[in-house]
Amino acid sequence: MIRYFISDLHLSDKRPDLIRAFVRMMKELIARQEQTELYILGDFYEAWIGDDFQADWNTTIENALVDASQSGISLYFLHGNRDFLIGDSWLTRVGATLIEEQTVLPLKESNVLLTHGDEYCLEDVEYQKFRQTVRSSAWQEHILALPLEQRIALAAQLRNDSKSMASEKSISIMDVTEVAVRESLDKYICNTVIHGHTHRPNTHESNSHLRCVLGDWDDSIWLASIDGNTYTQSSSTVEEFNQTGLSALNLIHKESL
Ligand code: OKV
Ligand code: MN
Repeated sequence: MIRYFISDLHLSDKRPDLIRAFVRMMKELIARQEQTELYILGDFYEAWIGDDFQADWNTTIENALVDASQSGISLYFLHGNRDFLIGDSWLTRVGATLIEEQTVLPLKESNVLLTHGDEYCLEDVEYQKFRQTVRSSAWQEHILALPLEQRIALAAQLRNDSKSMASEKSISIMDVTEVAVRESLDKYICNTVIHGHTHRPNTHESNSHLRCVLGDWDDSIWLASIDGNTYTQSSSTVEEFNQTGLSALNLIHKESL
């Protein structure tokens, strides 16, 4: 059995090249005919405004997921800070299972914590306040009751606010606070965490824990996996991937868990 991990694809109508890459990746994972689990660790979409949203570009994406789930790939999804409005009807449509914000994956030798990662960025106090609001069910119910057009406009407005705020923030406050990572690893009795969000793909090894950061899909695409107790992360440019597929991926990190 092999487990794959992706996050921060930020799929939208603005990036048909990334949509092509994702569809191709699903096709090739299906063709491999291995027992497969795929974990989407948030920010699959650039901004998800509700399961009632429909567009041709998204139907292409959902069909790729449906093909995967119907071919026997188990799909798991957890919310990121951009697609927190993904709900039961999307999950049912594509055949995915929602997993908790912080989910423990028990391996033979160790436990691995899965999460999006934005909850660790404590230095950005303003962001944590915003996060608390948009993740509250009261706010979400209020937003989902608005007409689709209003939600589209609101998402665009928030996006602009964020761009002007981000330009004023230092690079380091937008990374994780190591103490917060350690606390959650202790809480869930794990020594490894896999997360996305920060767009700083890497594996960080400190005293007793390993922090595997997934890459965001932009100029390059990223795919991590756990096979037995071996974690790997690979990447390729979007262009090369769309020409040659999975064999275009280059190994970036390899770790024993
Ligand atoms: C990040 C912050 C924007 C602070 C909105 C549905 C809805 C997604 C969204 C769009 C904006 C988050 C996801 C962003 C941080 C801001 C503004 C303030 C203080 C909707 C789905 F509800 F409008 F329909 N958004 N983004 N802020 O650009 O990442 O940190 S964001
Ligand atoms: Mn994110």
